[in-house]
Amino acid sequence: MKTSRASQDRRLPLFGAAVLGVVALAAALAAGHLVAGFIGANASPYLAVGNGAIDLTPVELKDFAVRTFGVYDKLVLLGGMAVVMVLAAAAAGIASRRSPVPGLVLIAAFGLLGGFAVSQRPDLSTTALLAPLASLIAGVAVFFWLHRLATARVLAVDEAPDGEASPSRRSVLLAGAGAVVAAGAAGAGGQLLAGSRDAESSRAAVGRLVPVRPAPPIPADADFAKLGTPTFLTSNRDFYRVDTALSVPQVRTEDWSLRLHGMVRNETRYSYSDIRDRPLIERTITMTCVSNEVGGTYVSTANFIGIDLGDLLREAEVLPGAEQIFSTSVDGWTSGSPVAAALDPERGAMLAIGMNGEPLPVEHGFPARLVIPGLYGYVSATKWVKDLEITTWKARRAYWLDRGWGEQAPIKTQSRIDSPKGFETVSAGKVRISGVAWAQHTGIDRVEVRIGTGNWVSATLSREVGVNTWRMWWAEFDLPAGSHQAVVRAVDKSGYTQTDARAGTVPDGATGWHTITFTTR
Ligand SMILES: Nc1nc2c(c(=O)[nH]1)N[C@H]1C(S)=C(S)[C@@H](COP(=O)(O)O)O[C@H]1N2
Ligand SMILES: [Mo]
Repeated sequence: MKTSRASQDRRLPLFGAAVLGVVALAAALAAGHLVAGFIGANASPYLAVGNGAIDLTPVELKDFAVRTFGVYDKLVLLGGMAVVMVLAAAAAGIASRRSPVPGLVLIAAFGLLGGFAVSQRPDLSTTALLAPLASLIAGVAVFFWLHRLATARVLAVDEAPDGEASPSRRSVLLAGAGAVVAAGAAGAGGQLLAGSRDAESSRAAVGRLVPVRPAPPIPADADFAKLGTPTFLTSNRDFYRVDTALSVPQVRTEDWSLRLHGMVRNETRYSYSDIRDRPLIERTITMTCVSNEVGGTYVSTANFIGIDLGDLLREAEVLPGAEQIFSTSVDGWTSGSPVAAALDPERGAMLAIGMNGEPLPVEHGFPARLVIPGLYGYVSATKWVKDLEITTWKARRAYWLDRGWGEQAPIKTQSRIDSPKGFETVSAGKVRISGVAWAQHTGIDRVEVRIGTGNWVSATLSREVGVNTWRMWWAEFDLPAGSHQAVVRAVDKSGYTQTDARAGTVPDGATGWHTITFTTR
């Protein structure tokens, strides 16, 4: 009976074949990750494909991802990629029940995709191709080897039930398990290696940063946190984070330098100690992301420590005709800021190395970043910055410009209601509504609140810290039980009243009045 079956059916069992594909995928990814541990996390083919996907994603989708998943957008992407890859590997395994060729073709295709993604990374040299190469070799080898073992086993069962000299079921399972364990060890090893090269120890060695010109202390009445507004300063942990980096760039101070070149008389390269050993200043600045929706949370305030960016440019002697500071981060992301904004002493642009007393957190740009008050982050706040080229707008186009975003992006005057929360239920009677407003570089003059279509009421403002920082507000209303709508708008010191015209975040920031619905009982 068995002999006749064998003549038609020498196929691997369905489930076993699927598992085989997935095990080979795991081996491939792990081998790539291990080799990437020696080179740099972004060489890992998996991350490189993810990074490539981020760069290729159309702007609407990216905007949607940031809106929907917030800081988890990258986890969602990596998770989605994992699901797709596991399914494809299982399918390739199943397609290879008779011959290993379909599986080998798919693994080779994955390997080439990984290699292509790595080769496109601006922050990696050609040695980085060793990582996808390791993936390719490990994937092909493990698949081929396990497939041969398993096929031999199937043939043995079919042709010679006693199966002498052919692998037992146990040994096939053991080989598969061995491959999984080796993959796990390789993956973990890669993670450890990458970790041992990471920037955290370098950051710890920097120690506390003490500015010679500290920012004025924040007065106690600068926020209404007790009424539900944010605290005036955002802790480093709570500071919003937006960037395209799947794995946070790890730069040690000793490996870092900043090149300043282009349309300047004196091209210069600064080491970390060149910057750190200068008299450090501290400025309190509220940063905002252009992807912040009306009512959104991509706005935070910190005491940034560093040096005046204008001072650096003046030392370099900017040549006439220069318009743009084209900045590049170690991971190849680029940004274009107006030279004029950096030179304007009123604005207070910085090359920052510290945040709230500490060296910059790694995810906020350690060792150094730009911070230019009054401009959205994508045109002013390059993290892990390594290169400043002084140039024109025509000569260089920054990362987001070819993805639908504007060249000039001053932060728009905005306000947000923080309490009550949307759809919250509060006691009827005296209801305090509170929140925050910002108009960096201009300053908030007034905040007005109304219930439904009622009269605008001027809110009480917190003590002003500076025009570059947000301002908290509250207003009280006497409300009967029921459902209510609260609306807020800010008036800035230029006399401009925040428009109610709704605009999306693309191309240069959202507009509209933040409106919430809540219930009193
Ligand atoms: N290298 C690098 N710098 C970057 C970005 C990035 O993607 N890569 N994103 C910018 C954007 S869009 C914003 S809003 C700010 C956010 O800075 P934060 O993450 O420290 O809040 O960083 C800017 N600097
Ligand atoms: Mo941003």
